[in-house]
Amino acid sequence: MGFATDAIHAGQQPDPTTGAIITPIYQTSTYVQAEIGKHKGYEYARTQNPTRAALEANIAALERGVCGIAFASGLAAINATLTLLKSGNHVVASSNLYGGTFRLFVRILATFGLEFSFVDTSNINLVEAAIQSSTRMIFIETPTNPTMTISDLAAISRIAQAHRLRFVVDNTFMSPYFQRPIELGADIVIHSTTKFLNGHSDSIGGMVVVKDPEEGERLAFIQNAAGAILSPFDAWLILRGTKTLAVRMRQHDANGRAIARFLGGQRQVQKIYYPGLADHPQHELAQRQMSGFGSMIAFELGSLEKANTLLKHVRLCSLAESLGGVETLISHPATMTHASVPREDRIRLGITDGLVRISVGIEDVEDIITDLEQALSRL
Ligand code: P1T
Repeated sequence: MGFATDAIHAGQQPDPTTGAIITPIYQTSTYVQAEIGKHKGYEYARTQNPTRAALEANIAALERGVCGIAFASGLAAINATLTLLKSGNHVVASSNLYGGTFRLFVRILATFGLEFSFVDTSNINLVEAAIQSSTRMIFIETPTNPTMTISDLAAISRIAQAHRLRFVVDNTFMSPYFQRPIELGADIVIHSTTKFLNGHSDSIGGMVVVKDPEEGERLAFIQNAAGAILSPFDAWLILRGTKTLAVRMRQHDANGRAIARFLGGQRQVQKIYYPGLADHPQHELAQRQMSGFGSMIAFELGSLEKANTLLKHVRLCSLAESLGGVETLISHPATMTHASVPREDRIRLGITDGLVRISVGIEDVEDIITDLEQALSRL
């Protein structure tokens, strides 16, 4: 089946009791058993829930994996994945990651004996050079949040295979509509479903998709044993979201390209980070491994004052953390999503005080342009 068909149907059958076309919200904590050990495959709702199972199967199909494991947030999904490792194991990670992921690695997981090297994973040589005898995982975002750096999925997967490392990709920014890392050799794909997969800014959730059934069993064990599960209602919301993923992503992409073009013509904008622009350093790689460029754009205004002036004057665009919703969100990474990254690291990565990030929504693009135009004119 094609992607849009899978997005609507994969993992979902009409409800066996009523024929309801939509998977119900199984809002229950437990399931009645007929006798000891005799049940319908459902014992306790931390362990199994039919609404959650439908979502897990749906997103696993979209990512072309074998199994999905849903969590209470993107960070819970990342945390669970990292607990596949043991104390003393080393991880090669992208130097630019969502600030919360960096904080989880450095402030929590490192205190339990996991070791991290943060390198620019867009440079294959640096990835290879960072591998140690204790390395067990390569963890990347591509494109990265917020500077939109692209890493070569196929090349890194070859390195991971040669060294027998798990290759983990946070695919939140592209969604499986534009990029499917498992097809390019990744072992594990992670999503903050909070973003494009749900798409409506009304749920927090996370998903891990694996290509190896045994790894899926281990993660399902962690899901149950550590307990950071996704609620049935959130699973239902995200299932509703994925049904329109294809059409939303097409519009996000069209609007993203138009806004990047518009920003390129503004004298107040000093630099634009968007892989769809021909002068993006990995534009060709982006064209090769993604089928669209999406709607995440960062741009440099030169100072905190200028960024603040723009953000104070936007009306249609909402100043808010998060991304991937139908409405345009605009944010200031240095003080919001990446505040937990030390200042010198931030500056080195390009996350300056003048950097603004926009998650272009699917409103009429002329309205977004008009809003940005009037806000930029205040600078
Ligand atoms: O917020 P949560 O669902 O826990 O997801 C964390 C997360 C993981 N990975 C990436 C690439 C992310 O961007 C995020 C969350 N990001 C934001 C809240 C943000 O505004 O960038």
